[in-house]
Amino acid sequence: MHRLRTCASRLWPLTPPQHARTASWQRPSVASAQRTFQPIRCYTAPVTTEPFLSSTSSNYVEEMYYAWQENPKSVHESWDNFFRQTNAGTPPGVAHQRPPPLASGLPTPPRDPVLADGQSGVEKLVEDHLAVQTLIRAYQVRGHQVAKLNPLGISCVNFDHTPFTVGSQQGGFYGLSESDLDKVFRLPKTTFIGGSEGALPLREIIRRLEMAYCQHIGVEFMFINDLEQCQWIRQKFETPGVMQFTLEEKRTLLARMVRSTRFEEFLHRKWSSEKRFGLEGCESLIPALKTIIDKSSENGVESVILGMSHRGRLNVLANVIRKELEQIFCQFDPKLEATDEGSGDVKYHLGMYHRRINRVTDRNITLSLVANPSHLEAVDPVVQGKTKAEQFYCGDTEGNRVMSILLHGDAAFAGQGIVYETFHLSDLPSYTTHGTVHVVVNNQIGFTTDPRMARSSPYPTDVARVVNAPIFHVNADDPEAVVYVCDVAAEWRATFHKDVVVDLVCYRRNGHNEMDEPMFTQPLMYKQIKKQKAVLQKYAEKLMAEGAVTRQEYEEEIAKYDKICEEAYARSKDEKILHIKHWLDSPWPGFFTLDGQPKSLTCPSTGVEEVELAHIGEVASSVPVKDFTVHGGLRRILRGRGVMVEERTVDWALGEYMAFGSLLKQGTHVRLSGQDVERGTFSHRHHILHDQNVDKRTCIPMNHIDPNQASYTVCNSSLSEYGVLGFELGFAMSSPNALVLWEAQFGDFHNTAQCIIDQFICAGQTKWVRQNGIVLLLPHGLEGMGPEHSSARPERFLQMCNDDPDVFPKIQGDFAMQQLYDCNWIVVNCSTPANYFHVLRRQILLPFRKPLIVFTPKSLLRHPEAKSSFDDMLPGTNFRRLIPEEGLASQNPAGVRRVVFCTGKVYYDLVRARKSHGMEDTVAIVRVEQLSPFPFDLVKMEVAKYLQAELVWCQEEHKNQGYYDYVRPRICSTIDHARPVWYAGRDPAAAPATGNKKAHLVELERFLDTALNLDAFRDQH
Ligand SMILES: Cc1ncc(C[n+]2csc(CCOP(=O)(O)OP(=O)(O)O)c2C)c(N)n1
Ligand SMILES: [Mg+2]
Repeated sequence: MHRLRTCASRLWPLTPPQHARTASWQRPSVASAQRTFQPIRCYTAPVTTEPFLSSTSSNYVEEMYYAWQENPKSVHESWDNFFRQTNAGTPPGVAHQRPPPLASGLPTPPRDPVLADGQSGVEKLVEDHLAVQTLIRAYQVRGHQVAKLNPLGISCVNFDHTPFTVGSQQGGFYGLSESDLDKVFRLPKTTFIGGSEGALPLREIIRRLEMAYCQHIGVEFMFINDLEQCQWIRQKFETPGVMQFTLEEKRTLLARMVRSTRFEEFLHRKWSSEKRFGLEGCESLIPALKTIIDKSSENGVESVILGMSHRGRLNVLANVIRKELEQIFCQFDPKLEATDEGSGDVKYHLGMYHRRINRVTDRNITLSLVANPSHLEAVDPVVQGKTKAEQFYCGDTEGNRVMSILLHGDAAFAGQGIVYETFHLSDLPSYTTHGTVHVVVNNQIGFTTDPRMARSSPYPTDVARVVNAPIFHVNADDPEAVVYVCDVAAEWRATFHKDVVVDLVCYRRNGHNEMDEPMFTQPLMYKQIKKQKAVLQKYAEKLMAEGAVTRQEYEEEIAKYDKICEEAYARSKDEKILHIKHWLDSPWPGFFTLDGQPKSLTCPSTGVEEVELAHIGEVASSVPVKDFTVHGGLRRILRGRGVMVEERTVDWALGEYMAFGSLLKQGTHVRLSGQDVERGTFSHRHHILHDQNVDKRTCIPMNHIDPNQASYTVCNSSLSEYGVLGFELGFAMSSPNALVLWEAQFGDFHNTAQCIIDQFICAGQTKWVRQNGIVLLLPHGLEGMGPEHSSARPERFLQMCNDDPDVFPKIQGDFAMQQLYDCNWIVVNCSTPANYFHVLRRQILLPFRKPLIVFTPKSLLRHPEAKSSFDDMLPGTNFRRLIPEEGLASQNPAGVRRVVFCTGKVYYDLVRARKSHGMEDTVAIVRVEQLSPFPFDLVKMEVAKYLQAELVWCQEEHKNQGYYDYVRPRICSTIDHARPVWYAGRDPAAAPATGNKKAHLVELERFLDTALNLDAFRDQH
């Protein structure tokens, strides 16, 4: 079918000429108001230019194709011809053959007095039927454009410059006339408006289509290239009487609206001058979310993970997650003390985790709201990663038990690129969460900005079309319509496991927050809003008019909830202390003591038994499945690994293998994600082998280490840093018992994920008391590649470390562990594979979790010297925060004239240069492997060893970059400023590296010379 589509898409337009302005006849009574849209942006192309097999007409062709497959005679012979020929490989342009005139060859229809009225012949009959089909299709495709979605009754959606209407007014446009209204037409299989009837009078067809597509729900779905899914949606919205509520359901809905509305009113009454980013104007969000959760629970979901921003967050916490009201209210009390860590900015940012019984389904459900920064939409991929992890840990491979719901603002949903990046993860095997329900609080404004200034697409939701997610627009002033679409959305997710969007078209009754004056910037809109009756009042009046509730019952419901709020308010006065730990979105049961402390402050040796190293090495150098042909070049690499194992050494890739393999064997899940990580950007890793003869046959040797091992996930990601790093952070958040690593293709690309790094990784624990052990692998090094592929920007990570450069800390107890516990993240630049091995294993063996930033090598991956012996990885060995000089110079410290401190790859350049200068006994080279927390204690010992020596910091990076600004004050504090710390490295520069290879080498030799020239700083004393 795909081939057919691509071929056929090159064919001619299918639709007959259509012009919107040829309206000639009256609308049916149901659609009395004239509906046109004014300033229009998209859909400017006339319908005539809609190509054959655009996504909408492709469904039509698809249908034909299926019908033809079943019975070639069931379609017109021109289609029969076409399908036969394209199936046989004929290009579609050639396969297409114009059909014969319509009347010829068709069986004569039965004479019907109404059908035949006034006009003779089959031709008119067929044309009219085709016109009716087109009309039905037009409603399905464009009904949402004329649906009454906006509670304010003003145009919020810019369509195109041509007023477009569907329906009876456009009858002439389809070649139908007033006189056809009472003719009966056979309904095509692509509509469900008939219910049990197969034919209807045109008047009724239009009435039913208007009911389905042009009331308070606008269904956008015809771009979906899947017939089954389109049919499913049509059935949900077209079937007559489908949107009916029992008395019980109406009462529940009213009660939920009461809670939502009165919660905001209560906050307003008690704290009228506090910001709360209230939900007024979109109160139906609460029943919307509850419906999605109820329905999903009914379908077997046990855990729902939510992500949202400021708007209505308190209301969601109170009425959806069911956080105790007193815990929310007490935060408005300025006297409340924060006792534990955390920024205390609880109200709009902290997360929440709550397990309770779902009253509607009587089943257990866990709801968590993920803590988020102010940065709108940044939490989206994090929620997805956490959801994926929870699905993974409970073996929920299809997303039947764990799901996510993401809430968005209209401006942010359209404006933030992370939304798009997150959507693109939705159907990737290692990233899918099997369908997310997105709910947009579309209040038609972003702070003070109108939609027409905030986006170039008609709807804020158009981004979702890229993944073929259906979009249900709904007028949020109609709570029943809202609940209905939410019910369908949850059902869609449960059925197809794909994303779906509910667009709640609403308004914002107040300013951006309650202190803001919206009339400054949106005077007319707000005049209208002031006149707008509150949705609760409207709905209550409707139910009272219907007799579904009495006024007394309604008032009692209000009084009941107000009393609940008042009582909680009274209790909230007793809350003296704010326990931020009560607001964790992802508790790690059993990992900490009951009061949230690490169970110890020691770390065992990170070494591994020789036999285990040898075994993992063997797996790493073999193909553990039969009849599997690997590429010849790879065979050589595997053989090379085998030789290293025999020699009891590892290179970088093998060191990493040993770390992952040993953790897997002990039962720790390892997940490595990022662009091209399976092979490795530098073709060094090869964690997935590809059979050279069988398409898509692969093997992951790492999963063949031990029958009882944990599983290893290694996955090439989409080309996104922000989205994927956010996702992995969310994955790591879910459990402390997994090593989750994200690798940048080159270190510099991490900056497109800066928001995740700054807002979550760097400051997450401080703000939200939530630890996270994610590992960032950032290839770094100036190797002549130019400004773009050189620097992972170590200076930025180091600048954000929380230790004090000017204070030499007290060295006591297990200083190294205490430092790790106190730091906000760990930054390392390892110079040996063994140290890399240890630092990865330490991540898991530590009794707490901290993010780990690793600057990883490029040329060192294959450097003959950058190898480690098994001896450095055996039990008893550990990560070395600092590697002292161990050569000649260390044997006679008194003779050493200079100590060069450095980190990472430049060590090998220094060793080479020192040798060629014959200075191995006069210059000591010390490697700082753990930059942060800074190994003050070890640096002090090194300095003390070489009392006669000058101290130099050498780096290959430019002076304003790299490590210098971080390291220098810390060394100075260590030696109490007794000696100068000289700099040997590149001059300050704007770009991280020169693009000129020759200049690169000149710079390298120059700073190496400075580092080793004992006279270099003489004049500067
Ligand atoms: C990434 C980012 N940029 C800017 C802001 C500042 N800001 C806070 S709310 C807001 C408007 C959001 O509008 P919308 O998404 O429609 O949500 P609403 O407030 O209308 O519910 C802006 C621009 C922010 N929080 N995050
Ligand atoms: Mg908005």
